[in-house]
Amino acid sequence: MTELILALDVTVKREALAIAELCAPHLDAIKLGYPLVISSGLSIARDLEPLDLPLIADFKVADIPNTNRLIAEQVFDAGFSSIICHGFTGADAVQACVDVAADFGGACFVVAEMSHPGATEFFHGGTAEKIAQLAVSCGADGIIAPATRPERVRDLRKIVGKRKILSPGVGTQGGDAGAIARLVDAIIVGRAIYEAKDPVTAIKAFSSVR
Ligand code: O7M
Repeated sequence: MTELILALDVTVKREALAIAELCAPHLDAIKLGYPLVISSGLSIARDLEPLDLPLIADFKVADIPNTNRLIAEQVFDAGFSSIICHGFTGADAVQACVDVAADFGGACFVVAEMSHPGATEFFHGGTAEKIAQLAVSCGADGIIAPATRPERVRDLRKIVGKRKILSPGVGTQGGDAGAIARLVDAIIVGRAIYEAKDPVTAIKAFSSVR
């Protein structure tokens, strides 16, 4: 079954923890990024530890290899199990994240193509394919590819083979969960769950199609 990852972009710590606790039994992982970590600190990972779910650090790391390494070490030290980096920075920068992830027994995912409309400006024309290839050659665990463009996910699947594809853009951004779930290893859902009147009912609706 396709996994379900909650994008916990909730900037009030107490609310984020409450939603995470409510949703945890129905999730496969939680993705945290700048919105929550900037408001609450990296220690939010320790606060979420009792839920016993993999925590994915979505910092879309995009710096020189040494800085990427320093960021990744902080992330895994803080208790995250995966890190997400950008791929346009090149193989050495991605490799730094992949290597630190491996040192910690964690995983590294590379953004191949983004889900918003503007993503086509730079990711199309062969770039996403190159990044997906780079993710494979660096030994990354998988890529991020857009639920809003299933046809692109199909193309990128041909490149990454059995490596994981995690796909955001379901629900609020217009991606169809049922259509994308057949193509990817995990869907990433944020607002359609954490802004729902009843997040668990919302999750169950997603679960029924994956
Ligand atoms: O379901 P949403 O739209 O509320 O949230 C989607 C989450 O996925 C949110 O955390 C975004 O930052 C993230 N995301 C995208 O929406 N599009 C992308 O192309 C990439 C990501 C992402 O998770 O990258 C790792």
